[in-house]
Amino acid sequence: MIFSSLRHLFLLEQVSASRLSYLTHMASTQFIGGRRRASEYGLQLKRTFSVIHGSLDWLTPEAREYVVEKARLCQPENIHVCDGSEAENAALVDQMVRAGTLKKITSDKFENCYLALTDKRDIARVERKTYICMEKEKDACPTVRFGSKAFLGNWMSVESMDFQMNRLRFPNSMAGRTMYVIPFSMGPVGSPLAKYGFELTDSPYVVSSMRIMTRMGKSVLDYLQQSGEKQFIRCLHSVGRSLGMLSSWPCDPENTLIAHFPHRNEVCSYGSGYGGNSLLGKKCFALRLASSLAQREMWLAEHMLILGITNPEGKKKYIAAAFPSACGKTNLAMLKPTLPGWKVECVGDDIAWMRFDSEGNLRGINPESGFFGVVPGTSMKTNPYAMKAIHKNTIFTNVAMTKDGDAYWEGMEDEDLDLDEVEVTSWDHRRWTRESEFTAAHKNSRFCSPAHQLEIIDPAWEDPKGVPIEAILFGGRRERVVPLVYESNDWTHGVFTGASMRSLTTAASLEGTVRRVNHDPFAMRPFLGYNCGQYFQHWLDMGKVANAKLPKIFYVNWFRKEERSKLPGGQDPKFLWPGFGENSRVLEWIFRRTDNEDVAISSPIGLVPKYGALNIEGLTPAVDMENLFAIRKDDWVREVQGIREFFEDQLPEDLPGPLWTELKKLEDRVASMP
Ligand code: O2Y
Ligand code: MN
Repeated sequence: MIFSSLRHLFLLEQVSASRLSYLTHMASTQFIGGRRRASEYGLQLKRTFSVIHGSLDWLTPEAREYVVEKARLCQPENIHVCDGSEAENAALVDQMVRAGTLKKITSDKFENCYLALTDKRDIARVERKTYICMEKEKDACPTVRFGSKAFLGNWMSVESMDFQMNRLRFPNSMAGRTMYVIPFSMGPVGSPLAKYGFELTDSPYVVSSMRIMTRMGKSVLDYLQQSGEKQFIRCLHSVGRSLGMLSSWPCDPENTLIAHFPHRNEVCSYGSGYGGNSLLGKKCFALRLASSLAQREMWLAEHMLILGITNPEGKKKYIAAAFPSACGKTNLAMLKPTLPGWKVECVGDDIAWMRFDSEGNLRGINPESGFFGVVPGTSMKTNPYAMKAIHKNTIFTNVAMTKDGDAYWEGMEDEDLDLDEVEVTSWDHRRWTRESEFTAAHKNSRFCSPAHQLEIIDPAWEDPKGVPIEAILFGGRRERVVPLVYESNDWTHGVFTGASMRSLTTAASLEGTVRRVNHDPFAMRPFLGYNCGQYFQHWLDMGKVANAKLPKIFYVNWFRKEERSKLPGGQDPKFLWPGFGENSRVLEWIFRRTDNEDVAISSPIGLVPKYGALNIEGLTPAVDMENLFAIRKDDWVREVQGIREFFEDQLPEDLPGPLWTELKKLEDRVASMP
């Protein structure tokens, strides 16, 4: 028995290793349905591929060559070139409903909404299987102190990864399936800030989701043909050869691998159909590859929301803000201010691409056109605008469903839903009640909704020039130490605050749930496309762009809690700040600072609001401002030690000199505190 299975494995390996040379000797292939045969393009292919939708003639010669090369590798049953039309999407949705991949949410509270339930092993993006592939390890990751575990990115050599992908994973990976060719634009088509890509995928769920998250289809193809634009990002995706546990959600979790080749403008993702692993325009292209492009082309690709804020006098400003994943970026981007007369509008909730224009203004776009937000906790209280937007034309993934065809998730606070009456089936197909020890919706369940449906989408969100950014916010989840808001002393100090960002994370471990304050520079730790030290240097260099009007940089923390030591025994500390709509009070102070109003005072860590300058009028219950803004010497001695340890451990050779200097300056200021 053992002998025969080993022999079987051996044979498989032989086949994989010889596949490429085998393929190159195959006879030429015809494309049926496209107007020309592939052999007319001079390409040698294994066999006949039918083009069942669209045409290869729609593609530029470079894009066509890419499609044919990958079709030869993945051996799909046929090829579908996406046009992005309503009719095309309706047919795909229909097909997915028939295959059980999507279920229609039939309740009349939802219009044209669907639910996808994934394989249990395919529920989030997988950092440990995500690599940056460059010639030298040093190009991708900083050198760490001897004996330390590298924390800032995974590297694999280009050759090893090519072998993994082209020999072991992708050959034949699309057999029996359609290869969809998705032409897409990150950013408004034709914008000087936009970039283009082709995602080749065997997942119709990815096609429908990319249609929401990006500008996709014929408009992009026409633009590429007409403009002569040659650059495009190559994105290859397959859910993999293994069927997984559900035939409605094929995947290959054991072999999942996601690779980025910044110098080839290429992403390859195998084995997962989920979110960030499969919608390759998002984290893979718009952050990892784009951050590397941005370094080479002198712009910024950041894990940031962009919001527009208008004061009661009608003056408007735009703010970009970086927070680690799961720190409420979507809620801030769609904030409903409690301050009378103030208005917030949303440009984007996750990614910002920014470049200084000829007048020196930092112009930003949201490269996406949809929201892929976390569902649990989304309610009329936490995010009323999102709540409305996600009730139509939305693909939900891994929420629960009631017997009446309603979607359900923890924290939705739906008074119309009587949970004692209605039968709920959890995302993983179990009968769920309020007493269940598991959650109804997966904690990383998502909505995928078109941005234009948001009531407060900014009127300029598709402006090809982008919007002028006047302030940049960094922040994280910190229960102690960090005050509600402070402003950096200058650009270099601001870059230092971004580099030293830390946030509380909660993760399951063998011992139970561990809560740890983790370093997450610029909220980019999982999304860096090149060496983090060089990334910091790039931010410093951006501060030297000729005639740049540098935005002010702030640090915010909505999550500070009461000091446990000051509470009666056993009492759980509460948040000191109400958050959500009340965060508009902090934005008001930031707004005034961008007008250089004299409402700030120096502190050892940066500029903080002068006494009385933060508008807390009408806040009930009253806020404990003293503890909310306390900057305690012992806390900050430890904080600065933590930053030094991080820099010395993870970036001993790569941290730019000016950031060592900023660290020393902060250490000195803290040391001289009374
Ligand atoms: O788990 C996933 O695949 C989604 S991750 C994600 C999605 C939308 C916005 N941000 C994130 C993130 O991890 O930062
Ligand atoms: Mn994100």
